Amino acid sequence: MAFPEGFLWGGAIAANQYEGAWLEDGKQPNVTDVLVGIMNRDPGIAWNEETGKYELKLNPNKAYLSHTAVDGYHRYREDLKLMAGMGFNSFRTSIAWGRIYPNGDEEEPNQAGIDFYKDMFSCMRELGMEPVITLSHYETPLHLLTEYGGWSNPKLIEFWRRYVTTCFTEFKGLVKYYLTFNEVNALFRMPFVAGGVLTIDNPADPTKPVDSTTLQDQWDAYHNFLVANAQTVKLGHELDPDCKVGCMLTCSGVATYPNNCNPVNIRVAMEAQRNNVFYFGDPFCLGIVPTYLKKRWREDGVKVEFTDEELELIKKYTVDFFSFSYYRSTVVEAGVNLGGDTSGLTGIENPYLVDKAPEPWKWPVDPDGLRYTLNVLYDRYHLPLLIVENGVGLDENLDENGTIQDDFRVHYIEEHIKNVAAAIDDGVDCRGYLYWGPIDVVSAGTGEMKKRYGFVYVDRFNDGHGTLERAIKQSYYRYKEIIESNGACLE
Ligand code: BGP
Repeated sequence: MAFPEGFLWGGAIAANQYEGAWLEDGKQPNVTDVLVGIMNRDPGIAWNEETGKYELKLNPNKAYLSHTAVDGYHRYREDLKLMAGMGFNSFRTSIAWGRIYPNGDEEEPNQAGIDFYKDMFSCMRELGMEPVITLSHYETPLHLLTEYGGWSNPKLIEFWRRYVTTCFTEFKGLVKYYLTFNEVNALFRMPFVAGGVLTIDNPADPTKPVDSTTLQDQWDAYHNFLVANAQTVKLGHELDPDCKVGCMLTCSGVATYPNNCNPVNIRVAMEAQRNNVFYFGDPFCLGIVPTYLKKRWREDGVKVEFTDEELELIKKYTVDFFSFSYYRSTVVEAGVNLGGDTSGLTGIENPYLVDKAPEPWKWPVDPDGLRYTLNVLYDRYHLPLLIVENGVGLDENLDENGTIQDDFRVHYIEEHIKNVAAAIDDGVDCRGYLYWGPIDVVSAGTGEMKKRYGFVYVDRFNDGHGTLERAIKQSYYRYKEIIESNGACLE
């Protein structure tokens, strides 16, 4: 197996799905704190006629499991030891923006938040793990949406600059790899969470979901993300010359296959790649605002204009590497209505895929699609690639021996990792494989505990009960072997 020396082997989680402690040590709510599942269109906010603003209003009938999550805020030391036990040399998590700037618009940071992450990142280093840190993983402070409309407002760029300046300064020497916005190309699929956008000047239309946003607001957010991303690269390089700043996109949309060789469908597949992945990837990596967007803006009836200075900034400050999530592929043809969820794009079923994750989620499994994705991305961007999410969620319970025989997960990682090796052999510069959810966390898409990705099990259930104790699944030992042999045991 062709894994280079220093290949990053590890796992990835996110603050909002792992930490809990949603209001501890000064933190204020962020966008995921008001949702049970990010695909849902009913955030726990309501319009207040008197103030003329949205305000927090959680649904008393819902279990917001992320508020406690798996208590990572208090247990990260023991959890990181478990990760080190598999031989991880890297670990990805996110900084919850609201721990550092609770409402997002403060002048001064919250020291308790800084201290918390300093300790966590030091702990990773002590255990031999390189921290790979997402600056924003669906964690925009809620206040920035209710007060300013979120990322459609250019003011967010200023607040963001303040936040990342604090991170680059405070975590200098501790963090080398930063990712800017998790799966930001899901902006149009999930404007509230992935885009951090809320339309606040024309609200409370009872016929529409609470989180409805206009297309203009969404494209304004796109504009601001492009500028903010470039500024992050610039600030990162200035404040901590040793750090590398990458983008993070959901890339299931790269493996978008045409249903047949009808030339129209070949074009439709190409457009799906552009409209779902490259429209962010091209500016982030190539420093250009793609010309193919002009038609889309016309069709969407929106106005998107960049100043010369902004275009210069985007051109000059492209990312150092490209990181992405990959869960599945999809099939398209002319006229198909492309849906999507946290797995990526959902089009037509692919009859050639033999595996499907078990009920109830049944995401199609396409390990070859990962090799294809790596090749397409490398051909287009010629940047080091980092896989920062790939994994399978299963409904699992401990057996009488206090473990789980998760053979499907073993099969899943083996097949995907073999395809990473094949892509490297194809000539792709892939620097790491970070499995999603090495410890059970709250599912992003459904807000449940039942959907478990971990090599390590956590005793917590959908109704919120559980001891939070950790247990090792059988896949833990297999991933350890793969890492120990640098992939050679898969030959
Ligand atoms: C990605 C998100 C993650 C993660 C993963 C799995 O889209 O970046 O936060 O959770 O999907 O999705 P889910 O938890 O819905 O199974």
